[in-house]
Amino acid sequence: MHRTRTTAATALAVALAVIPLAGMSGSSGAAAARIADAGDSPGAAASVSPTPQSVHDRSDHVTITRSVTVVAGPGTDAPALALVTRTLKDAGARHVVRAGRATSRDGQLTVYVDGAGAARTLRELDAGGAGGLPADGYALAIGAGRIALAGKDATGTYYAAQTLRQLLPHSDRPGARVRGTAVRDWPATPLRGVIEGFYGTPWSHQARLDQLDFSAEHKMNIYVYSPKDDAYLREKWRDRYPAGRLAQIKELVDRARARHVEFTYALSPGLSVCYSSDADVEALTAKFGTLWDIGVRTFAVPLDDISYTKWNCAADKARFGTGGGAAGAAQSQLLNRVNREFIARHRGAQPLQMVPTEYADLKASPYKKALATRLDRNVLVEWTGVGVIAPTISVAQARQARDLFGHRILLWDNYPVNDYVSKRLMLGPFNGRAPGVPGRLAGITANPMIQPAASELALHTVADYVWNDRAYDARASWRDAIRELAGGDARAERALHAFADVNYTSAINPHQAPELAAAIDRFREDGRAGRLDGVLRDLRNAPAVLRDRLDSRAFVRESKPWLDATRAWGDAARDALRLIEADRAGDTATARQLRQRIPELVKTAKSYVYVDMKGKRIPVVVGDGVLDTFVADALAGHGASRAARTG
Ligand code: LOG
Repeated sequence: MHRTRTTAATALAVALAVIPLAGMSGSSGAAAARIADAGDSPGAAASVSPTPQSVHDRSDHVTITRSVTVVAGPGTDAPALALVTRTLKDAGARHVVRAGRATSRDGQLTVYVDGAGAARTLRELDAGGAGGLPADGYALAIGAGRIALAGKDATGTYYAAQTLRQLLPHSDRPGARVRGTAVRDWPATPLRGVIEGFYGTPWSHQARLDQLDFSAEHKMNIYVYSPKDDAYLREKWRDRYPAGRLAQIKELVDRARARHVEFTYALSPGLSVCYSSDADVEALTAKFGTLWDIGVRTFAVPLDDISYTKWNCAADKARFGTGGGAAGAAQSQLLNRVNREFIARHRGAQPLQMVPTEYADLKASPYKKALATRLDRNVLVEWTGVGVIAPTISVAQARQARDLFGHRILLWDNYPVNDYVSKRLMLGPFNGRAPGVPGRLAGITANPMIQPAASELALHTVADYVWNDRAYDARASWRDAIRELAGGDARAERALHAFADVNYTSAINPHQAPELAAAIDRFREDGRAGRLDGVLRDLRNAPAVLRDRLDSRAFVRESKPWLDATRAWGDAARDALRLIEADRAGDTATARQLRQRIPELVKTAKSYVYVDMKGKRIPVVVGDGVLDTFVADALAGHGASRAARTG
């Protein structure tokens, strides 16, 4: 595939492609933030995210005119057209008029979306057609008084519109000039998205709706509905939903469809299923049927976290025997029946997905062998990488998983999920997945945190990686995620950066608070207390800034105990720094005062708790190993210097 530019060069090209001349208004929205940044320091940070595969900049410009004509091909995706229209209005157009073909009015901007007009314009502007691209791919061109968008399929067209949203400036009046550009873009793997698959408080209905919007904006196309603590998905898997619950799920399904996200319904019967029972096959397919009727087209049967050495019925033991091989045979039989009696009989159903009971290793076993030989070929098998929380995933491992399981692999990536360490927020970037992994897979779904809005930072970086792994730069993507969430507010952005830094670590990001730790190291080398105090003061004040200025109220709500702890640790660390300085200056009175006060501050910092769904109170941590160590070292140093003095 032709590649014009990649990585930073691509981001730069896109940044320079947009030169807003008309009044920039509005500070909300990621696009506005990016454009504003581009104006301040060209190319520094502006980007279309995820990074497109190929971008050519052009030397011409297009002006957003008062009236803009949109010419759409037959059957063009309605959500794409709605997004194009909104984007043009946000860029300053007063009237956006749909027409069968271009009007010849002088100087008026015409936007072609799919159809012959778009194909011709893309050719003329050297963007090529969308025909040869992979699924979800698109071509977009801006130049010579026209804009053209075309998708390989409806989702591709919708993604072209999402990219246009990021390329056009925000303006409250016509006249903005946009630099010409030609983009050809496609994803690195077919399925990209989120699996709500954690233990603990399931996301709220509103959070799920928001997540679907977020996914669409980041070109992610799957959401798997699989919260472990929703009884209707596990303990009560045979039970039908009450009407109200079903209506809510339908609302999610409808929203997902409008956003080109595949809503995937995952039912986990493993706690009580009898694999050889006709009645249980019937119960499973009947429940799927009720979901089919409200529009669900993708189904999964997760069989993780169950015992496969204990049967739930005597008939299974008689039929399949014992051991992992027997479990694999039993599961394959059940899944094949669902596949043949439900999926195959429903036109438009997508391939069935399953989570095996052995999902986190690459050891050959009778269980995997049974799945490889008995499970229908077209079933997708999920796998978490090696280790439930895989620190790294290589191309060789992805290849090996496919060989061992004998099926196409959908990676269930357990990041940024925090159900096993709910004392922690995981705000660091997706890391440790090698370039080339997405190309080996049927897709990647990330299991998020119990906190949906706070998950957006990490999910932004996941979206960047799964779309364009070769251009992926974890730190750059992370900064972009922070910028987007801050919505163009520079102070909120700085505060969010400091807060995310002290909530950075996880199995895939081994170092906690990398920037704060570096600042402390620098202080140890150069002794410049003023500089470190500035860093600590900003950290201490970050929670107040976020509470004051962050658009995402959900983020502030969810992060409350971590925000409280950050402020308190900031106070303790600043006093610890003063203690070091007082000791150094021989100011014993001040040192004694600080020495007495700091333990109380530390106690406060450790007092904030996350309360889980069972009411358990879990003390939260921030900057652990960095802030607490700095304070402890200061106290120890004081003790040592006193001992030396008193001899
Ligand atoms: C669960 C998952 C949980 C995750 C992290 C899979 C396939 N299943 O160990 O529901 O959120 O670990 O705690 C899991 O990962 N099992």
